[in-house]
Amino acid sequence: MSRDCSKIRPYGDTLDDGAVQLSFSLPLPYGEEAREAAKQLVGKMGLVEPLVYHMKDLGEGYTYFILYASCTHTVDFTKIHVPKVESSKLSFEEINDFIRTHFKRKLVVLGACTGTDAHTVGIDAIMNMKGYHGEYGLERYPEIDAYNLGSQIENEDLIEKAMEYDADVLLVSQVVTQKEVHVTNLTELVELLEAEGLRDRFLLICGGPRIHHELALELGYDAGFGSGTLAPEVASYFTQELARRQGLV
Ligand code: B12
Repeated sequence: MSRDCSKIRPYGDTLDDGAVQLSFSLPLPYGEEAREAAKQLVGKMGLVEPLVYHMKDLGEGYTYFILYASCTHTVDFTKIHVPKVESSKLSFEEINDFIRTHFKRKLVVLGACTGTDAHTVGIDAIMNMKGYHGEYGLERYPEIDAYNLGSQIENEDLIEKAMEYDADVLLVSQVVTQKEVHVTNLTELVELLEAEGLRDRFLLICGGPRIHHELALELGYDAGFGSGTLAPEVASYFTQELARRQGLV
């Protein structure tokens, strides 16, 4: 298919028609005036030809809308550069072989969901023996000693455990991002490590649905992983990066 990657816009029926679907609620009573308000609002968002596809009375002066409209803006995809974790993707077997060959000892990995964040499923997906989405978690890797501390772990406690277990890698999960609490939490950990002269002692990795590599680097982490991450991606990165830093490859 031929397409101009310097001018990319959404499509619905045909390439470049700009079709988008939006949904939102307005604090307005259901009626024609509310319909018009929704259309005007969509126009102010820079979209044209707004069409109310569905509206529903939510009661007590609120209305829910689904609209179609057309986007006239484009993005230049050829100019987009997103920092990404760069490492060769290795399989479960390859990662264990790599550790055996290069380190000649097990790697110690500590994971936790920190601060007040109680979401355990993300860090479990990376660490649990049973794994996630068809990939074993780190606890299953014979060449990795993986310790999952669970959720609501204070940064101070994570550091204490990391020293106790002589960890090589720290995995920090942050799911809740309300009021930028993830940024506060992640920053605090880096500051504590720096204050104790320990920042370079560990490979520091964060992850969560709203984490990306660029943010992780900005916050002083070595790498960041977002939605849909699987254990081998993380292990591929930290095994190769540790080996590189220790001059083993
Ligand atoms: C299950 C859930 C809960 C459960 C958690 C149970 C548990 N044991 O984990 C309970 C009911 C306790 C809960 C509570 C709350 N929740 Co909740 N919860 C969810 C829900 C539905 C699913 C999260 C989940 O399990 N995802 C599945 C995992 C596999 O995905 P993941 O976390 O993204 O992890 C993957 C990657 O991000 C990555 N990853 C994650 N961590 C790490 C770490 C590293 C190192 C690496 C490499 C990768 C990595 O790898 C994972 C696998 O691919 C989401 C909504 C949603 N659909 O996402 C809301 C959601 C996360 N919760 C939310 C909120 C607001 C709350 C509460 C504040 C609600 C309240 N007012 O009380 C509380 C917070 C409690 C607290 N102190 O943290 C919001 C967060 C909004 C925001 N932007 O901050 C969400 C998005 C719901 C929403 N739409 O509003 N929640």
